[in-house]
Amino acid sequence: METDQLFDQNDCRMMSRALQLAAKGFPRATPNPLVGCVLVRGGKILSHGFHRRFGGPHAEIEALRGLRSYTRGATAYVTFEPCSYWGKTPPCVDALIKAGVSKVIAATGDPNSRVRGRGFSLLRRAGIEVMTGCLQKEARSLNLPFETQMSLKRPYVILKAAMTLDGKIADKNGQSKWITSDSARAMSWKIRSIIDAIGVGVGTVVADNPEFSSHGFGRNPLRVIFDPLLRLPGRVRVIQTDHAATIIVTAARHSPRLNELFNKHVELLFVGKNEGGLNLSETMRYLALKGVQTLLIEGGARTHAYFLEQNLVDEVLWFTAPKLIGGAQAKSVISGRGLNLTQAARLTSWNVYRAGADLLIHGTLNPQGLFWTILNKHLQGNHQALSLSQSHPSPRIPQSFVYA
Ligand code: AOF
Ligand code: ZN
Repeated sequence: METDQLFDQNDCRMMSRALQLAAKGFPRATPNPLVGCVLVRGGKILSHGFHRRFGGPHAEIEALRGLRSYTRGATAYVTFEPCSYWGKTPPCVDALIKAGVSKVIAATGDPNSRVRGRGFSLLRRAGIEVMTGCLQKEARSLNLPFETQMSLKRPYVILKAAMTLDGKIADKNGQSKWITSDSARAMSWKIRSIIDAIGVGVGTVVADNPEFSSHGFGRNPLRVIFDPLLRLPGRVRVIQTDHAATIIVTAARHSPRLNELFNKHVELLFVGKNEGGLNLSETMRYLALKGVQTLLIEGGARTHAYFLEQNLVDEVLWFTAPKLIGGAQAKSVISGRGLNLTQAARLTSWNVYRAGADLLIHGTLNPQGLFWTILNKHLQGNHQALSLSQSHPSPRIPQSFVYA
């Protein structure tokens, strides 16, 4: 992909508009990518559109709708490579060619193997000038989960933790329920409603017996329980409730408990073991194939460690209660073997918010960028989270590129 072409201020302005529109598709357009399109002729915006909902018309089609021959000689600013194949909808490449646009400026390519460059070459073959790479970083950050699923064949992983200021997730008696405030809890429920799956270790299920629902904030995520030895009791809420499907990931292929669980509404996924526990790469590949683009890991300490040690964390949501409890026996937020300081997983960028009485640190370990631009908007929507500080504001984001 060419990224070094020079785009003028006007191009960046039009692409910013297209990116703002694309973001409006979240979360209804997922698991399709978020895409926006602005059609321009003679320096004026003729129309615009975005991919509104999964299965619905693509951004280009929304923008072209009703314009008839007005589009001849226009420039289409698209945040994503136009598609070149029949999916649920016809190819956008054909629609752009038919509309007679003379130029397509795209932010980024489509990592979907059914497109991956074909969209651009078909447009060029039809005599349309194509330029790519305008605000590419911003465009990619919008679709990190889509890109991760398509290119790495795994879900985008967000690690969520709720701890005290001294890093504890339970007190010395094992009590873990009321670490953070109501408003931090409500925020996590809201996040559950916009991700595809929630992943937890069996220890957390046994200790807290949660349902892992979004508590009425929206859809309920698929529940994925990591249970190497298959010790999950049949009476827990994740098994007794059916507001979302449940997958139990285990290595216990010959457990006597299999029969008992086969009768429940759960799916069993058998994977191999490695020294860190369950083979997470097999699990991740399976979830990506199943269509899971975003996976929220919600504990416990050992599950956090598996993901961290296997380099599978893209983003973190760290709720921190301003409390100190201490205790050598009180559980800390990440267990496992631990990393050396020199190998520490570093947040490449982060923001700090106030979440009721608690702090929320939201950051990324993914060098590709920040899916959080989208997530932030949702976090702030209901809770007036207060942005306190920011690590590295991206210098390339133009002033107009604000998801407000
Ligand atoms: C575009 N414009 O707005 C989007 C594109 O099943 P379908 O027909 O909706 O196709 C989904 C695929 O189309 C998706 O996986 C991605 O490759 C591309 N998305 N392409 O030209 C859009 N949303
Ligand atoms: Zn399309």
